[in-house]
Amino acid sequence: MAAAKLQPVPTAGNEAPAPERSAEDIAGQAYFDRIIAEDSRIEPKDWMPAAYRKTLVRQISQHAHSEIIGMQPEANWITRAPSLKRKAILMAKVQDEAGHGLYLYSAAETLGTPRDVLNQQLLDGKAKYSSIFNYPARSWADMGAIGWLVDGAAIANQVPLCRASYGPYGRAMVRICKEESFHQRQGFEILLELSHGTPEQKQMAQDAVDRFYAPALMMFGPPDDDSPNSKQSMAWNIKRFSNDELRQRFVGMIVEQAKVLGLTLPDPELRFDEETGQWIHMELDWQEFKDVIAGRGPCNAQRMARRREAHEDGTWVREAARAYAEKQLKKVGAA
Ligand code: FAQ
Repeated sequence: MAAAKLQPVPTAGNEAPAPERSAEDIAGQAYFDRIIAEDSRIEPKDWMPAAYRKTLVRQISQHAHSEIIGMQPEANWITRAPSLKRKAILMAKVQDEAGHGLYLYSAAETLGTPRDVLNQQLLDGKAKYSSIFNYPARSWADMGAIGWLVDGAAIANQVPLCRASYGPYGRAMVRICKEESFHQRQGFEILLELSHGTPEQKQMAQDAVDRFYAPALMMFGPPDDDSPNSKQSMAWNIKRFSNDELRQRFVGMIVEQAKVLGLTLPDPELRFDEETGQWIHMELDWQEFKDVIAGRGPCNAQRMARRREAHEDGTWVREAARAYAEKQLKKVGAA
């Protein structure tokens, strides 16, 4: 049944009248507002504002793309890992990242955008993925620094997302965070072993931390006063903390862990300010961040070329899956 149309809301002066809203939309908005105010969950078939849907598709697909592109720096090291055990662990981690990408694409699909559309946006260079994966992984110690700092930052950012107001996203994040915790520990353990090894190994670990520290802090996104999406995403209970709040938490976490590792964080300004209860850290190079997300980072071209190549290589798999699905459909039709 078509929803009854309500009269447009009258406006003062020369303003254009507000667009008509159907009774269904008005009731839907009231339901949505109540669910958000109660801190409950919105599910795929619930009414939701178009802008909420769009924000979720943007954030979830960017996150999914990050997981998929994020496989590359570590996959490069599988054959060069120093032992069979290290290879097996790294291989499992890279496979986990693929799984995270798939849960997240599935969560995004529940919002009505098919996976192949999202994937095409990535291939066309129209969709963002995390800045961090545009930095090179130069040594085995980088596997430690990525696990400790990059997965560590991912956990700090993503644990609050387990409470995101959109049900499928929050539920996907629960499993992802469990796996990220394992990833972070394996990175920490690689660095711990190197930092207690030969002086050269310790230097290799320090060098990796020196290169990944600032890019890991940038993973949380621009400073709050330059973050156009945060305010609305927090009002909708998608994001629970601002970019700077999460960056603060992360710094507090790694300061103590660096002491256990016997490594130094490359930040001469790093200190805890008792008065404000805030960590003071060095000014991050936000121009570099902007360049990286605009496609001008050290590895953007290489990462995208590899992704497109992998997509091409997978053509026969997609064709075979399609042919199989068609065959199954015919069988069902014939039965
Ligand atoms: N990189 O207004 P805001 C992982 C963009 S962890 C690139 O603050 P928002 C695990 C942002 O999209 C990494 N772009 O935006 C792993 C927006 O652009 P748009 C992935 C960034 O959304 C470990 C613009 O800047 N994690 O993969 C970045 O409120 C090891 C303005 O920014 C997630 O995606 C950035 N770092 O907050 C895998 C977590 N920061 O779209 C393999 C979920 C910002 O308006 C190996 N996402 N931008 O054109 C989030 O929590 C949020 O989306 C933020 C950004 C915090 C990333």
